[in-house]
Amino acid sequence: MQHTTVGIVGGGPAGLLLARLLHNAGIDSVVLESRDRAYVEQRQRAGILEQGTVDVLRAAGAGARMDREGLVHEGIELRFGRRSHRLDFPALTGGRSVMVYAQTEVVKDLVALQLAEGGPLLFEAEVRAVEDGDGGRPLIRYTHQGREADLSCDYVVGCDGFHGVAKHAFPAGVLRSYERAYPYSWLGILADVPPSYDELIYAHSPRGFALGSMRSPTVSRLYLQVPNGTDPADWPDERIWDELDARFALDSDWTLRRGPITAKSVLPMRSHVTEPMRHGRVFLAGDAAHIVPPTGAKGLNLAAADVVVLAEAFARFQETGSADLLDAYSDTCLRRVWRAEHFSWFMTSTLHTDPDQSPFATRLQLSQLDRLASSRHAAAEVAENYAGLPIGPTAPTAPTAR
Ligand code: RFL
Ligand code: PHB
Repeated sequence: MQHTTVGIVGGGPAGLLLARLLHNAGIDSVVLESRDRAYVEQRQRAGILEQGTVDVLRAAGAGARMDREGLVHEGIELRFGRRSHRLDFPALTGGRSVMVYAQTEVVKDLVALQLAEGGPLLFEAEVRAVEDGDGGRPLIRYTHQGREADLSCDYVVGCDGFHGVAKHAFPAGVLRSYERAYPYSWLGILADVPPSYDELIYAHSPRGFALGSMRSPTVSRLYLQVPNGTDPADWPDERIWDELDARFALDSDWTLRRGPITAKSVLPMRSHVTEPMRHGRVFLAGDAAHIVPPTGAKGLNLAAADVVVLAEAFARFQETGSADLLDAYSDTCLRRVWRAEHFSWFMTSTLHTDPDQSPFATRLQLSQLDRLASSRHAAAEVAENYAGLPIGPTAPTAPTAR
């Protein structure tokens, strides 16, 4: 039977980055990904990398194209009450910024590196179950291109997203889940038109939330809050542009450039945490353990932070025989996860309009936004969370000794 040190279920950003970090530390791994390569490389998702994620990709040797093509952003714009306010990240955070570089591109870069110089990365390899194998070691049962196979591992890491199977390896009663569903979704579009803005715009409006993002100097990515259950077919292109225009409107002159829409999809929003993130020799990382609504741009960055902590823990165990960082993994990650959960919930609930929102709640939102625009302390709190905290077990987010 095939054997590896770390069996990785899922070849999204978490699984691919973990494989890369382990490879760099001289630890072997196998990545099993249920989809084909083209699907994984084209799945439209995140767009914003925190400074810490950028630093990690560079240090992992996966930053060359990102540094050529990524766009450094030193702030975001908040729009509310037909006014605009900028949060200046370097000024508010002591020099931090973010980078616009799409998840699709991060994934392409990591796949290419893994195939060129890493351990095995199998596409169309669907994991059916993670079970107990011989000597207490976990066993991954999977189907690769129609054939059933087993992989015995010293450790398994479930990087298999929200609907993944790895977490089912935890015995009944071990996992606790915390969840919040939101009464709205996002309609996301890609458009072949240069963005009408230099930095992302997060807009609160009486018609609902809108977000202006980008993929490159020639491709815009925009989102509209829509009711749950919305069918994208009910949103012809002109309706989308008219609605974006209305939600981004300012008292001063401002024009949103329109162009051909090349993709449209509806995304539900949820907050979810599964604890603990480790049981015995099975670990969870990324969306397999936690989901945030996208308003804080945290999902991909949390996935990266988890696997950095885990790779350092495996490296320490290999070098010194000490399992202290492996033992601390779940607590170390959950501290950052819950901070990001709070921030993502805060951004979401401050900027969106509930279907049955009272005028009182709207006035509270506007007061909160006004506070962000007028208090350096309030603005710094958002900027620090958005630009992200340093990553790693030695970073300030690590738990203090108990
Ligand atoms: P993924 O990306 O879901 O990858 C999991 C992988 O596991 C595979 N898989 C299996 N493989 C083998 N056997 C099985 N049984 C398997 N079951 C599943 C899947 O095919 C998949 O390839 O999780 P990962 O790696 O943890 O990465 C998480 C991120 O993808 C996610 O958090 C972000 O995309 C969230 N997110 C954003 N994050 C940010 O940091 N910044 C953003 O600006 C941002 N914007 C977004 C987002 C997510 C969005 N959507 C679609 C939910 C915008 C959107 C619209
Ligand atoms: C994106 O570019 O897809 C994006 C940017 C910021 C967010 C969410 C999504 O908060």
